[in-house]
Amino acid sequence: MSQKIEKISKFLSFVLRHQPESIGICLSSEGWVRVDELIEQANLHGTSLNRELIETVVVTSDKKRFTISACGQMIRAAQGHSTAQVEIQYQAITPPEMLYHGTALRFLNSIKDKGLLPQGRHLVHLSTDIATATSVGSRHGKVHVLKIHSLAMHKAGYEFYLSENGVWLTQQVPVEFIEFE
Ligand code: HQG
Repeated sequence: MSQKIEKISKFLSFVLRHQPESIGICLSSEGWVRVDELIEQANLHGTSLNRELIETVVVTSDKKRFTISACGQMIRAAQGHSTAQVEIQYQAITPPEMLYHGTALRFLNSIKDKGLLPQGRHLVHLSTDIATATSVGSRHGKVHVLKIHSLAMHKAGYEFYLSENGVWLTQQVPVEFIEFE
């Protein structure tokens, strides 16, 4: 990915997940905003944006972070939100037996104490494979991958959701469902 595209991708993550108000846009509760409004407001606030750049980011995003609506007029981030404007009504589904969460070694004591919490985001993010969890956790420091007994959690009444880009989500993971070693 070119540096310019990566910069735009980070900008879109910032405004579509965390701070839409920073460029004066308002997201629907499902996270959508009109593409033309996003472009207009981005340009007004100092980020040069156009439809072609957005489409390049959407298509080249390694994690398929952004979704353009079927009619082509709206865009949203698939997951990862922290803004109070958004509360996506994900459909609860049955998870696989095991999911993975990559974290930093320095968080382990706190996780052993409180379980996995969403921290700044709305939901805890889980991966289907160890490789993805490893790369997610490495963003925070020396990585440690936790095994999550997701099916057992589901059977105990916890809900799981799958975002349109394949990230598993849940409200929290109590410590008894986490395998640390
Ligand atoms: C940790 C990326 C202490 C948690 C990825 C994580 C992902 C605790 C950090 C998405 C804790 C939060 C999300 C507790 C959890 N005590 N630390 N009780 N419970 N933590 O970035 O899952 O590239 O908000 O382990 O691919 O790392 O942005 O969450 O280390 O899908 O598209 O608190 O972000 O996607 O960090 O990553 P984050 P995450 P993008």
